[in-house]
Amino acid sequence: MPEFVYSNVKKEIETYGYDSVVKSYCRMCHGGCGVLVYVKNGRVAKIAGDPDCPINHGTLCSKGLASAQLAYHPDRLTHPVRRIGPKGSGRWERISWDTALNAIAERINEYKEGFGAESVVLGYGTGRENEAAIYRFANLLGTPNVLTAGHFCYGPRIATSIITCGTNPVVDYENNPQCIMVWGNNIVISNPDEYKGEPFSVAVSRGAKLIAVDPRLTRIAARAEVWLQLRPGTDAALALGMLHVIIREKLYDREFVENHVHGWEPFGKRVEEYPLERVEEITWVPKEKIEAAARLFATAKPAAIQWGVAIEQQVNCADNDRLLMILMGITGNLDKPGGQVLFQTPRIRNVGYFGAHRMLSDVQREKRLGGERFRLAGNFAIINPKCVWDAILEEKPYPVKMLFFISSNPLLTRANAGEIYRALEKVEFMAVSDFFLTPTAELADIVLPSATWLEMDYIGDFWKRHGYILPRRKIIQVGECRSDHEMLNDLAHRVGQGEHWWDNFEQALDWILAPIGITWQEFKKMDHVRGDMVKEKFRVKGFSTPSRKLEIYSTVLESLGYDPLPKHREPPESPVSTPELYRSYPYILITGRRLPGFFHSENRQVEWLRELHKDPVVEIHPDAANREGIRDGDWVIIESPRGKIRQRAKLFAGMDPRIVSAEHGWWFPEKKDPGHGWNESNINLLTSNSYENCDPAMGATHIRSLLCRIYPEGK
Ligand SMILES: Nc1nc2c(c(=O)[nH]1)N[C@H]1C(S)=C(S)[C@@H](COP(=O)(O)OP(=O)(O)OC[C@H]3O[C@@H](n4cnc5c(=O)[nH]c(N)nc54)[C@H](O)[C@@H]3O)O[C@H]1N2
Ligand SMILES: Nc1nc2c(c(=O)[nH]1)N[C@H]1C(S)=C(S)[C@@H](COP(=O)(O)OP(=O)(O)OC[C@H]3O[C@@H](n4cnc5c(=O)[nH]c(N)nc54)[C@H](O)[C@@H]3O)O[C@H]1N2
Ligand code: SF4
Ligand SMILES: [Mo]
Repeated sequence: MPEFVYSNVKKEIETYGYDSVVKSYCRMCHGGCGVLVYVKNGRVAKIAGDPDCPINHGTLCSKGLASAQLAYHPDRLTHPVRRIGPKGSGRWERISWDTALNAIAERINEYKEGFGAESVVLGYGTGRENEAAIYRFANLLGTPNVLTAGHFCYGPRIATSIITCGTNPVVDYENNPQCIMVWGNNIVISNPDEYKGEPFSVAVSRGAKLIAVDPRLTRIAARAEVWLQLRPGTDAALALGMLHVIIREKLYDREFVENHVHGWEPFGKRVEEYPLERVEEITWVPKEKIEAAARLFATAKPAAIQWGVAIEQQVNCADNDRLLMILMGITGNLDKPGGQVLFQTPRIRNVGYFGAHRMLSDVQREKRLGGERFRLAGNFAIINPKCVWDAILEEKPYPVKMLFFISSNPLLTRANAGEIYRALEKVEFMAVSDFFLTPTAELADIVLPSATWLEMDYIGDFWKRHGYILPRRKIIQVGECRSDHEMLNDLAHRVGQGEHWWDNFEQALDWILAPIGITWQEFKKMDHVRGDMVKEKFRVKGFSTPSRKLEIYSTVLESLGYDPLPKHREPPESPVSTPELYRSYPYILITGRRLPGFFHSENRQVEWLRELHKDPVVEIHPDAANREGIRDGDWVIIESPRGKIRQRAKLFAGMDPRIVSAEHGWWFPEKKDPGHGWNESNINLLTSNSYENCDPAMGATHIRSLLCRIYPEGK
């Protein structure tokens, strides 16, 4: 029985006969919500929100509540398996952990010797708090190639904040922002990255004024003072238009600009290239609305920007992020309580130490795939996925022989799924660690059963940007499942990295915590540890950039050979850039809006969550549906120049009739053939991953606006 029992619920334990109630932290998404896990007869019987947790105050989302259904799912992989038929045959045999890890280690050593460590690519998807261990393993191995979603999600926010103002500024909901501008983010559904919808909703209820920048009428847009309903992919032009108003009307913080901004004059000239008439034409947003939003944001104090991933999955990714930081900065809201703040993480050892990028030699770093093409990404150890598929398919600039995906389902979640399928089919050896045999795992040689958050001890650090670290406590054991941390610790010993790892993973937890003077056993008994918010640090130390100022003119981008000033780039496929194509593909397609119960391609097999949302859904405006002969609920075909798939139409008047919006991540675990219908409704069969379709600095793939046609199935 776990040692840590939450004493406030002792009575409930006695009344209902629970073994214990354990406090922990959910991680069905990026994580962070405090939970009370009720255990009966050694099994999780119920999960509830922890009212004392300062992150979620007792609230939970549907995914958190359904965690036990995932953990105990009958399809769950509970022991390692090895494929015994051809790829995709679905024929597997059970093997022991020793056999599995020895086989993986043998291949790693063989490829490292024969083709160089760079021929082994490790991969993960979005953050699961296993990143540090994966990077540590890769760096010690000598491969610069860790494939993540970082090129088009969150990585750009970190990279561009570091080069612009030194670190990532987060919204300070605790100190009453007076205005919140929600930009390409649906926080009340997605609880993304280091945010939760609850503190946002509380701030709005307390009177914060809202500006929503979204092509679709979300709940947030519906509550907003001003809704800027822009054409997808034109965020940079819109931000430049707002900056135009703020500079013209002198609504900026003069003292801040004079003392803490680098590049004001050239930036002003760039902004002059975006008069509101031009911006209106590019963005479809009436100029009066742009003015209203700019004035509201610049005059409400303090004000904050809640930004999302939609602006990163664009060719304008890095500039979009930088423009929002410029908006925060010149209005005097950067490093301000109630605006955008910079917390100090408790001084535990982090990726820098634990992942030890220093352990990768310069020679190997130079070999990072795509490092020369996408130089900002390369500097932050981020690679563009196409570079990996090319290295497998064309063996250029060198062959990639092995893939090891630890928590990712790239066949569903990266652009141009057709090409990914060919690459996964061709790669000589592939290992996967996952909860299920996903369509990606079905193409692997060995699949390892990973532990869910209920099955591991770990220091949750996804809330570190709000200053928190959180003890996640192991509550149950399912089959032979092991956490990725333990698995990598074990594998590391088998590939000659033993001296840099630990005898068991608890020693690693102690090592991470050592600088703050506590052990895991002590931390395990605590609620959390929080670092301080340092207010207006820049006044003393300046910003941590080369000029010590907020770099609205980026010296780093300039030194990497890019335009140091932000600008609008037209989406690669659009009514403006490809008018010919637009004639035959007459709709702008948005992909990937978040759904409450699913997490990308996850949870389609979890009963409560699938009940909430049975089929893949594409939103279409009633006028457009009428024109195409589509009725609400019809199965329809969505087609781009790269392929076609089917989803169910939902008529939705909350967007421009020229736009349709489709869901991503769809496969059908209930289909028992090994493909599990991965190519039926997978929107990434339609997205493009060509290099021209990517942000030139960050390598972000432009998947948020492409062209498509849509028509009833069977027509
Ligand atoms: N078209 C389109 N595509 C998109 C997006 C979009 O908006 N539109 N969004 C993109 C974004 S922002 C992101 S971040 C990516 C996400 O890309 P991925 O991270 O690849 O997406 P998931 O479907 O969550 O895949 C994670 C897999 O890991 C497993 N898993 C979950 N937790 C763990 C764990 O702790 N350990 C192990 N070993 N396995 C685990 C799950 O079962 C699942 O199969 O998708 C991107 N794809
Ligand atoms: N339940 C659930 N939660 C999740 C995830 C999940 O899959 N499911 N994924 C997680 C991950 S990895 C991420 S990155 C986050 C993302 O979380 P969010 O940033 O909230 O992402 P989305 O809901 O995809 O997009 C937000 C909004 O962007 C709008 N949008 C689309 N195109 C554009 C555009 O060109 N410009 C602007 N300004 N807006 C646009 C969409 O209409 C949508 O309302 O969510 C995380 N949380
Ligand atoms: S928002 Fe994330 S951490 Fe919170 S309950 Fe939902 S899945 Fe768990
Ligand atoms: Mo993401």
